[in-house]
Amino acid sequence: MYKIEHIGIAVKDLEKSNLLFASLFGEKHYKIEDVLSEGVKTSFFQVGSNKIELLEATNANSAIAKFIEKKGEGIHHIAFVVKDINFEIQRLKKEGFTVLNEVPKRGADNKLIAFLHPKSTNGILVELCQDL
Ligand code: CMX
Repeated sequence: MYKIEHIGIAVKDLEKSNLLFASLFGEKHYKIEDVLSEGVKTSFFQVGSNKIELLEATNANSAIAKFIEKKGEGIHHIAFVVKDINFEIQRLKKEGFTVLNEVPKRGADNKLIAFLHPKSTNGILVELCQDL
């Protein structure tokens, strides 16, 4: 892992939050993407060299719907860039982390992704991201 790829923020209403974060950052989102497999609609903001992803649930079973129901809106995950996601998955498993995706899956913004369970990372949902 060598840098943060993005920070994911769970929101109830993407349209409203896009306006809120555009006024916070002074710049609007550069992309909206539906990730059907994850049950989310996302938008992306570039803030200097950093990326922020807003996530709205598109169905009741989505991880974002469950998160908001339990914790409310807020930071949902931190994603880190990895060069070789399969290598990292095996390395982190050996280190004792709970890897949620033994086989990486396709995520938003042209990435291969895998998650670590927050119970194994001091309460932070960690996402590994490799460019496709
Ligand atoms: N950050 C921190 N803790 C979280 C969390 C999060 N994002 N989501 C759930 N938790 C906590 C819950 O509060 C709960 O804690 P307590 O037991 O202390 O109450 C615990 O994790 C529940 O764990 P669980 O019963 O195993 O499972 P859940 O059904 O709540 O699912 C998780 C949690 C992380 C396994 C699931 O959300 C998941 O698989 N996430 C990965 C996929 C994902 O998040 N996709 C959406 C984003 C996609 C994208 O970025 O494009």
